[in-house]
Amino acid sequence: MSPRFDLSLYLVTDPDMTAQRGVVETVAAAVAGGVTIVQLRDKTGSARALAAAGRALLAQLRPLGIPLLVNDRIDVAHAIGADGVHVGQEDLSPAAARAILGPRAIIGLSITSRADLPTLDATVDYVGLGPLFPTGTKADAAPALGETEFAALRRRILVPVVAIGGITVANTARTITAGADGIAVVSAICAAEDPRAAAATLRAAVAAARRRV
Ligand code: TZP
Ligand code: MG
Repeated sequence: MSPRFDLSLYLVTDPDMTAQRGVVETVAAAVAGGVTIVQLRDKTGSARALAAAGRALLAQLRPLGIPLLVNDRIDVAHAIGADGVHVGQEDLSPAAARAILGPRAIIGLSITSRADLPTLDATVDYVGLGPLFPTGTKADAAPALGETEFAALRRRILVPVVAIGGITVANTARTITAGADGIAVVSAICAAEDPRAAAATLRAAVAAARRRV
């Protein structure tokens, strides 16, 4: 059986960075470039606007077999029939997400430090571990883990891990070497002049790094 999802190149959307081009167009370009999974993230918009954006993205992504996850909002994920949800340490628990969304949903959990490890339970399908490097994208981000701590934490996590925070084409190889199964990016794609080309370059960097580890 093929895996339900591929973390190789995980796009997290940002409403400000995609405002000019539009989130649907940005995601279309990114997917054409090689993004393998998409998370719709908007901390400020209304639930209704998030649902509308999510429906538009689902219409685009489902025929391609690319999963769409919703950040934080389990209710919105459920309402639009998204493929899953990504929750952080202050959201409802992964178990609550599983109870609401059912056994087929993809449930991701953010881990930012050792202290978060006990929140990892059997309902979690993958972990977003970071920030790995400093990032200007998330104002309230936890301190960057750095590669040594990232690698140590990664070894204690038994599900697939996608690294997040400050990842660019320049540090993708180091990220995969530190144990990440894939890379999650916001600005490297959403703020790129050419999101398709940016995604293609990142995807190639992941593939090249995997050949070396
Ligand atoms: N969670 C941890 S760091 C981060 C999120 C959402 C932002 C990552 O953004 P960028 O632009 O890829 O550094
Ligand atoms: Mg959250």
